[in-house]
Amino acid sequence: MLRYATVNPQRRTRLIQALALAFGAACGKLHASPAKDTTTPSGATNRPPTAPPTSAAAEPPAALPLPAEPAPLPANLAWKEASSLIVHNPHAIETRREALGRQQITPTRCLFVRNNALPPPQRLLAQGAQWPVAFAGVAQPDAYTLAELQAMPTRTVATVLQCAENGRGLQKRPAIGTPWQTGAAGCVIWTGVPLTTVVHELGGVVPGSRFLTATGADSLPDGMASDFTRVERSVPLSALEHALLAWKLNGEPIPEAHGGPLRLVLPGYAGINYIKYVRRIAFTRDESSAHIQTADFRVPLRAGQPQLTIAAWRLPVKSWITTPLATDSTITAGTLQIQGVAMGGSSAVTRVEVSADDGHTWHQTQLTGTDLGPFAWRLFEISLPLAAGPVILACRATNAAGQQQPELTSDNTGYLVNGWREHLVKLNLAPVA
Ligand SMILES: Nc1nc2c(c(=O)[nH]1)N[C@H]1C(S)=C(S)[C@@H](COP(=O)(O)O)O[C@H]1N2
Ligand SMILES: [Mo]
Repeated sequence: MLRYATVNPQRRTRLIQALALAFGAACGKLHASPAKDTTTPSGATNRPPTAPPTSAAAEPPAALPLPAEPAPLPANLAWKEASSLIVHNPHAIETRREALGRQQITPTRCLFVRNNALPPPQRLLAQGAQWPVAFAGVAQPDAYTLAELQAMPTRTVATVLQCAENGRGLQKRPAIGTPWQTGAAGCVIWTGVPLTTVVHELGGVVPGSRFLTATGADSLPDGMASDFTRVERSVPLSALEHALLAWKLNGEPIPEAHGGPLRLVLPGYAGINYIKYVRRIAFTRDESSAHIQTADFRVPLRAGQPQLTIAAWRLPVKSWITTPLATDSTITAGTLQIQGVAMGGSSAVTRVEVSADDGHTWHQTQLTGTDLGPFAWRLFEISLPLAAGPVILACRATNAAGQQQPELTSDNTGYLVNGWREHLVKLNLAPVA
């Protein structure tokens, strides 16, 4: 595989496009080779400064047990790779921890699925290239068909798609809802038209707009297209800069399960904001009044003030170990190769450290894989000599904005969980025979 120190934008795009075509292997194959780290301009997550760090002696959280026998995939997802997935329910399916990190780009058949409502009815999906998307809050409101968008200059980007709820099941007192571990996330490649291109054609955003609001064509119970059921999210207008209206995922048309035929992609933002089967884009003065914006998917604006909340927007800096795991068969003492995935959130990940003594001392790891831009994840690895007996492995990422993974997530809302202690790997190394 290619190695780079620095990558110019055209070269990066060509590389990402080439990667999008390289998906022959199952989730477990294709290892990325080491490449030198590079950095890219920064951004910041919207989670507030966290509460004071907990003492190093804080007890590791008890993760919720996973189902012993994997539930079968629902019929519409029979094409997915069942052995790499955990089916919580037909609308919440995550990738197994060991299946992420074996390669930098997550193959679509291993990618998690999360639905808050049912996909659009067949009569809409059958519109295919005639799928319309309406634009409001622009100088000349209009609608475009997918075919018309596809005739515009395209862009290809790699981003982490991560559910705002990922890691919830690892919290000490998990919030109500799907107990996601690490696998409501993947690093994938999107192709589409930059939203700025369309907005420019429509005469620009109307003055006074503060939000980009997108609505999905989800099937809603009859006559219930109300605030309570509508899947509609608003993000700050600044998200327009990198937004994409995408029709390809990993080089193929986006499957219906992942929001085909057309999906909003918001690099650096949590998955909930990546509206699938997008039907309407509006530039608005206010945030959407949909329940999914006003009541769900929100985090405290300030630590210690749970009533004052802000929508789960930008992803925080985060990493987790993917090998070795406690589920691995007996591991013997000696030099252990530790690997994982790391993402900066809305700026590039620049550093990942690993601890083998419950966070007392940290060792810098090597970032491997390729620089696919600030919104993609990197793989990391390090070899550490470890003695027989119990060992607690942790990893901690830092991004280009200087933000570092906290020891614990500052609240228990079950959103944007990124504490290193929540992602520990506890092993008991066997003595060398
Ligand atoms: N229209 C629509 N878009 C949606 C959702 C939805 O239910 N309907 N779910 C959101 C959530 S919560 C997440 S995490 C991602 C999941 O994307 P995936 O199913 O392609 O993995 O889609 C987001 N976009
Ligand atoms: Mo989500």
